[in-house]
Order: sequence, then C-alpha cells, then structure tokens
Amino acid sequence: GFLINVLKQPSFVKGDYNVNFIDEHPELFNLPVVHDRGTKLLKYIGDTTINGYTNAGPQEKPEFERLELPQPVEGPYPDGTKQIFDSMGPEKFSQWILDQKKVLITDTTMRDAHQSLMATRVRSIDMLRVLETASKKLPGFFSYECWGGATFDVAYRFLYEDPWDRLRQMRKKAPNILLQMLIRGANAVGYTSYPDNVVKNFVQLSAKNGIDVFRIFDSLNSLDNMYETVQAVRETGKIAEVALCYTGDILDPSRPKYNLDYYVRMAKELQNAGANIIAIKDMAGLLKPEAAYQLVSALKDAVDLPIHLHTHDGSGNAVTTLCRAADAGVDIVDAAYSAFAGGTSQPSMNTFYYAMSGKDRQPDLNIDAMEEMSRYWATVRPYYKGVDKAEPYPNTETYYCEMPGGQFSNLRQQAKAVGLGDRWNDIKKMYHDVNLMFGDIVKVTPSSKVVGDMTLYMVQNDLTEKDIYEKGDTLDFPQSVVEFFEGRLGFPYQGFPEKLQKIILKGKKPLTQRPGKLLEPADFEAIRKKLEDAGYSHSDEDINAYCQYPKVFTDYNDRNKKYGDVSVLDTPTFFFGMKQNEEITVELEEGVDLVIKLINISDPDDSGMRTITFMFNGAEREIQVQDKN
Ligand code: 3PY
Ligand code: ZN
Repeated sequence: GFLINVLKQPSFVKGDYNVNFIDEHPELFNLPVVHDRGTKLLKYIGDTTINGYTNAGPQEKPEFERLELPQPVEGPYPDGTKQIFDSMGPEKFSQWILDQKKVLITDTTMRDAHQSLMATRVRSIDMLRVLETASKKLPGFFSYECWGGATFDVAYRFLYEDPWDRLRQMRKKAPNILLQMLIRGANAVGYTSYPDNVVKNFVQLSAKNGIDVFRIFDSLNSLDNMYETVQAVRETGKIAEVALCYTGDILDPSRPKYNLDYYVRMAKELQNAGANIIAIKDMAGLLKPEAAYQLVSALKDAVDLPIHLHTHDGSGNAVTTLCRAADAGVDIVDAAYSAFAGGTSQPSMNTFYYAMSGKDRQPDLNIDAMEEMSRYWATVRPYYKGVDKAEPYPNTETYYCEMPGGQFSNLRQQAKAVGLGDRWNDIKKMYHDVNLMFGDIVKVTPSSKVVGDMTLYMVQNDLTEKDIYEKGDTLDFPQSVVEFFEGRLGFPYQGFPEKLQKIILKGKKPLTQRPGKLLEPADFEAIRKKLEDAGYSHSDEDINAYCQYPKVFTDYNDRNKKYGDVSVLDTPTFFFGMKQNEEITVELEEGVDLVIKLINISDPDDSGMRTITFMFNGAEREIQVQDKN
C-alpha cells in the first residue's frame, strides 16, 4: 500500500520531489492514517446506503448520465483580473474597470445560482473538478461569486464540508480570477447581528483564505449596519463592493418610497463610505429593463465607481434587463452558466453573450468554452434533483410578491413542511400584504425571513391584517418578528410602523442603536480554549465559524470525527451510498486513491446490525451498520 501510494503521488512520479516531499505528504508514511480515513469513509457509505442521507431512509441510487467533463487545458493559467488587481490595488483597479469597454461578467454558478435553484446544496467536488479548466479557458471573467451567503452554513450543516477548505481549494484552482463572496454586513454570513469584532475577524480570515471581492449588503439598506464591514474590507486591501438592495419599482409612481432619488442618494453615501464598486443587488428580480436603464444611467452620473448589476430571472426578463443596463453603461453583470441559470437563479451568461451579438460591448469570453461548461453542469444538476424544485416556467408574479430568488423555492418547501403545501397562492399574496403592513421594507436575508415567518404564521392561523390590529395582544408572534420590531436587524428606511410595533413588542422597549454596537465583543481566546478542551478543531477559522453558528459547527465536528472528510466522495455516493457490486474510486488527496467496492450487505441481526463487506484497495473490510428502518 505505502509503496503504491508513493509511486502514484504525482510530484514523485514527475521526479520533482525534494527533501520536503516527506514533510508535505506525511500521510503516505502513515498507513494507519489512510486506513483510518478509509474506515471512516466506509462507515459513512455504509450508513448512507442502509439509512439514507441524513437518516431520511434509504433511496435507490439512480443511474446518472456520465459527466460531460470539459476538455482539460495543459500549460499555465493565462493572466486574468486577479493579476490585474494584485498589481494595482483597489482604487486603480476600479479605474481599470471603468476604462475597459466590454461588459464584464461575474459567474455566480458556484454561489447564488445553486443557492437559488437547489437550496445551496452543490458540493465542492463538483465545482473543483472543473475549476482549473474553466479558469484557463475563460480567463476573461471579472470574478467567480463562489462563497458566502448561505453557502457557509449549508456546507457545514448539510454537506458535512468545511467551507474554509472549499475556499482554499478554489483559490488554488483559480489563481487568475477574482474570488467574490456575499457578506450580509453586520450579519456576516448568518441571520442575525454579530459583534463588530466577529465580523471584522471574519473579513480578515476570508481575505486570508482567498476572497478578493466582498459584496457587502444590509437587509434593510442601512449603511450603519454595513459601515464597519466596509472599513474592515478596506483595511485588508481587498475590494469593497457595496450594494444597494433594489426593491419596489422606480417606474411606478404609486410606490414613491424607493424612487430613483433614494437609490442615487444611497449610492453617493456608499461611495463616501469607501466603496470601490457599487452593486445593484436585485435579489428578487424586480428591476425591469427600462428601470435598469434609468437606474444605471443615474448611478453612472452620480458616482465615479464601477456599477455591478446582480439580478434574478424569475420573471424571465433578466437578459433584457442586462442588455438595457449594458446600454446605460453598466460595467459588470452577474450571470450563470445556462444549465444553472434562469428562474429563481441568475440569467444565463450564454444567452446574454448572444443577446449582445453585434454590439461592441459584447463580453470578451469564449462562447464554445461557456457551452462546454454548461454541458458539464447539465450533467451535474440531476445529482441534486431532491432539492431542485424550481418552476420550469417564468413567473411574473415575482413583481407582485417581491420574494428573493432564494426564498421563493425555499419558502414553498417550508410551507409544505408545516402542512401549507396547498396554500402557496395564499402565501404569495400574504407575503405581499405583510411587506406593506411592515411599512414596505427591503426584503433580503435576513429581513426576508422575517416577512416569510410572519406570512406563514398568518396563513397557518388564518389571520388577516385586521386580526393583527384587533387581537394582536393575544397573539404569540414568531420570535424573528418580535426581534425585528425590537430593532435587532437594525432600522428600516423611514422607521417601523409605530402602531404595529407596539402591538408586536407588547411593552418591550426597542433598541435605539444599531445592534452590532450593543453586543459584547467575542473573546476569541476563551472560545479557542473551550473548543480545544472539548476536543473540537480550533483554528482561527473554526473559532469564527463557532461564533456565528455554535451548534452547526460542533455538530459538523462531531460528524467529522465519526466519518472524516466526506467531501472527497463523489456526489451520487454522498447522497445515495453504494449499490451491490458497485466500484468507486475516491481521491483522498492528490495522488492517494482508494478503490472501494461494495461486495455484500447482510441481513440485520437481532439488534438490527448489518454487516457490509467492502473491497478496499484490494483487501476485504467489514463495517457494522445499525439499520434504523
Ligand atoms: C444571501 O444573503 O444569501 C442572499 O443571497 C441574499 O440575496
Ligand atoms: Zn441573488
């Protein structure tokens, strides 16, 4: 075993190993480590085969099509935006963006696209497998939006992966393209406010592990909630892309609260606060083509910074919106490969490319490579069928209910889970009504969750708006709603509706300052000690993850102790386990392959234990699994 591992190690094979070889690959000299990691993986495969993913019951492993891998490219990476940015720093780089004439594209396939279509479930292996090839064939991207948002907690929670590790690996595979993340200002990558020192530390660690561009937003468009984050990013020397979240409709004079003036004023404030790029974050896909033209034109006039447009395609209008934004001089737009685009996701970059045919601002990207990548993602997407519930047609009702792309599919699942599956149409209408009741607020994580919680609560209990005002004192409102009206997410533009606030708070006093300011700073060293004493991993990154998600993090660690790093498994095996006589190859790390074949599953014994027999790198291994069915 040992010799085979060494002989297969690529740098050994190439002869470029040196005295550090052993230091860099100690695992090869430590057969028990490989053996132990193997045993843990067999345990995971066995458990999943018998009890199903997350114990949801066993599922027949479907036959998936062969993956359409893009043709790899030999040789070095062509330079891209990463090299340009690193040589210039943020200010000059902003100017470079303005000076070049093409529409630049941010590829959101690895973050918002799957967050909005597939409940954020896409695993690292499916991204990393093609990232080098994509980055070599398409060096003209502005950035990969590939981290942050919901990917952080979902990685730990549902994929049993370390998101920091994902980021480091992405950095290695894409050394020529800027890596971009979404950060929720004072809520970092969580759903509530965190102490300032947690957010600042999170920014520093994200930068250290590979992030170049931070898209910072606040769920109520409050600069107060974003200011500290902007400063933290600027201190790292990375790019602060600060977002104005788009809501309402600037074309509709009956919705004057969020008019063109509002956004222009906000963009100027963001520039003054230190933004390097202004993002229009149209999380619900409300920005109609002509509104995009007017808004981008006005912002280009008002500020000297690049404008980056993010939208969703629920209505089916998003490609037209990008084209009109391009006419108005937008600098960068978000899009995803076709197979991961449309609907609640971003518009298709392939479609946008062709929509720009004949125009001199057509993106400078190789369409054949984009098609090749899209073919790959089309063969990956069925792996996630269990969570892929997007509507297969455009839905212009998004303009009415103003629900963010990610929430649209999520809330529907949530509704089903609480027995409201047949009341989806009522829910959409109620969501609209609750927003107006709340004073017409910006709805994006986490404020959108508050509106969603109140919506489900009202539909479930058959409550009308009138009921809330008439018998509110007898109602037990959802926790998130109470906290929202307390000011725990900050303060909405033009304040809370006072009458409703009084009803919901039942005498409780609302905060008078932004929540982050009132929170005790986290004591990182005390947390390190606590994690260490409890036998948990406790790097700086671990500590920060714990600050944001204590239970999610320790659950992940517990599972990790039992199963090891399961991110190395292919996705069908991760979700469905293995079939009798099936053989898979697992790359434990570069050059260390395991060949696993499932030989036999015994009947359960009296205590429900089954014995699973595997061939593991040519040797027979047995694993005991408790059958929970
Ligand atoms: C997030 O906060 O994760 C979002 O994608 C909001 O649009
Ligand atoms: Zn989005």
